[in-house]
Amino acid sequence: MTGKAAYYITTPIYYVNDSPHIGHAYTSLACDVLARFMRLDGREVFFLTGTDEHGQKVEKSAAAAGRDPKEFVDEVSERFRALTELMNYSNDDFIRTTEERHIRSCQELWRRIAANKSPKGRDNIYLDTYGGWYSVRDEAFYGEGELIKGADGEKMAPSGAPVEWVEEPSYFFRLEDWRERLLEYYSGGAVAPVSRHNEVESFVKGELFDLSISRTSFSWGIPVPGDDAHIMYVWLDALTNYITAAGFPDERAENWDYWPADLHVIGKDIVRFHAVYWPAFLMSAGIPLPKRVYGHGFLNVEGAKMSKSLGNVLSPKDMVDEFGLDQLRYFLLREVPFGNDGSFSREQIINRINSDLANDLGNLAQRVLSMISKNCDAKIPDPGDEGPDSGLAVYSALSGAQALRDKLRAHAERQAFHDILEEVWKVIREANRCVDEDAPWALRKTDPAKMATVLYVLAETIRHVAILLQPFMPDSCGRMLDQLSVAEDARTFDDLASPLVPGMDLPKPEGVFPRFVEEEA
Ligand code: ME8
Repeated sequence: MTGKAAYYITTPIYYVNDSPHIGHAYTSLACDVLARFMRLDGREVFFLTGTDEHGQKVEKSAAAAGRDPKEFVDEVSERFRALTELMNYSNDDFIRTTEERHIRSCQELWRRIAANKSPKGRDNIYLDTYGGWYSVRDEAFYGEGELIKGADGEKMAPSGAPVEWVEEPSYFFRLEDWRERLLEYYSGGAVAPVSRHNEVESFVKGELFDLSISRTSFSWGIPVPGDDAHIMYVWLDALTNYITAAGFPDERAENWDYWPADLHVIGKDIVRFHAVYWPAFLMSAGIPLPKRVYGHGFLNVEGAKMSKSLGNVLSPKDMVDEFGLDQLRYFLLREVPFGNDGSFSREQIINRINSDLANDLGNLAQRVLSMISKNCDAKIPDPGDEGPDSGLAVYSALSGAQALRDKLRAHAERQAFHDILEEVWKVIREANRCVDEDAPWALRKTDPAKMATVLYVLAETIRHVAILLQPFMPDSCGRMLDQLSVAEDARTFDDLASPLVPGMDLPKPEGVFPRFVEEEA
C-alpha cells in the first residue's frame, strides 16, 4: 500500500449455474464506476469480483448438464471472467470459491467462530438436527411463517422459488444472541438505501432463529473443520470470499490493510445475507465489519421480470454489440436511480444515446473542436486576458465545471450515480447554451481574440467533463481527451486544476458519440 487512503469495493460473487445476464453486469458496472472514480480521486482501490461455485444449486446444474461439477464450474466461471473483459471492468482480483486460498480462509473463519462465545456466553456453533424448508434456487432456509402460496396452493419461498422439506443433522449458528450488536451496527447507517436499512432492522427485531450453517445430504462444498460428514452452508462459504481476497487468515498480508471493506454492492434479493448473517459471522469471529452494504434495485425488461421461461433474459454481449459499450454503461446508470427498481426498453436506450450522448455531449465536443480546428490553426487557442468579468457566457459553464468535483464526490459517497450524471449534464447543457449565446462563429470576423477566448473556455469545460466522466465511459472519454491533446498521465481529478496549455497541437476532430439509427427492416 502506498499510504493513500484505501477503498475496498466488492460485487456479489455470482452463481455459476448459468451464463451472466444484464443484471449481473449492472451490479458489477456500478462497482467498476466507483472503483474508477475513487482511483481518479486519489484513493488506493481494491476492486473485487468473482464466482460462487459450491452448493446444491450449482451441483444440480452440473448434474443436469451431465457434467462433473469441477469441470462445469471451471467453464461457467470463465464466462463471468469474460464479462469483466466485455464490460471493461477494472477489477483487481477475480475470486473463485473453489480456490485453495478460499477453502483455507473459510475453515479458519469457522474455527474462530466456534472458538468464541456469543454475547450471552454460549457456544456460537452447536450441533443439532435441521428440520425445515429449503429453497435450492435461493440457497436459503425459510420458516413456515415466511412461506407464501403458489398458484396451485403449493408452498413457496417469499421470492417465488420452490421449497423442499429438509431434515438432516446440522451445525447451527447462535444468531439470536447477536441481535443487540446487529442493531447497534445498523444504527451507524451501515445499510443503504434507507428502505433496505428498515427491512433488515425490522427482520432482526423480529423472531430470530438460529441459522443452520452446514449440510450433510450432498457433498459439493467445503468440509467443516473436524467433521468431514458436514459441508459448510454455501452462504457462509460465499460471504467469506470478501476476506479471503484481503488475505485472510493471514492478517499480515499486504491486502489485509484493505479490510474492512468500504462497500459491498449487492442486489436487493441478497440483503439479508449481507446485512444480517455476514456481520454476525464476522462479529462472532472478532473481525471488523464492512463499513457499508448497498442493496440496489432490480432491472426489469419492458415492465417484466427477466426470466428464462419468459425468454426475455438480456445478454450483455448482444447489448454491447447493438448499442456500444460506453453507451450501455452510461444508460444503465443514468436511467434509473440506483436504489430503485427500473424497467428499461429499447426506446429508452435509443433516446438516451441520441439525446444525452449524441446531441448534448457529442455535439458540444464536435462543434467546439471543429471550430478550433478550422479557425485556430488546429491548436489550443489563446484565452488572452479576458476573464469571468468579460461578460462572456462561457465562463458560467466553466465555473459550473470547476465546481463539479466536490459535488460528484458527495454523490459518489451515496452511490447516487444518476445524480452524478445529472450534475455533469447540467454543465454540458449550459455549455451548449453558452456556445449559442457567445456565437464564436460571428466573432471570427469581428473580434478573433474574443473568439479564441470563447473556444478556449469551452475546450477547458469539455476537458473537465471528459475527465469526470471517465469512470462511466472510459474509452469514449479517453478519446475526447486525446482530441484535446491531454496527456494520458494528466487525467486524474487532481489534474483538473492544470488548465489546457495554449498552442498545443490538436489532432483532427472525430465524433465520439454517433447517433443511433434503427436499421431498416
Ligand atoms: O445471489 N437486476 O448470486 P446470483 C439487477 N451467489 N441486478 C440483478 C438482477 C436484476 N434483474 N438479477 C441479478 C448470488 N442481479 C450469490 C451471491 S455474494 C457473497 C453471493 C444481480 O448469481 C444482483 O446483484 O444469484 C443480485 O444480488 C445478484 O445479481 C445475484 O447473483
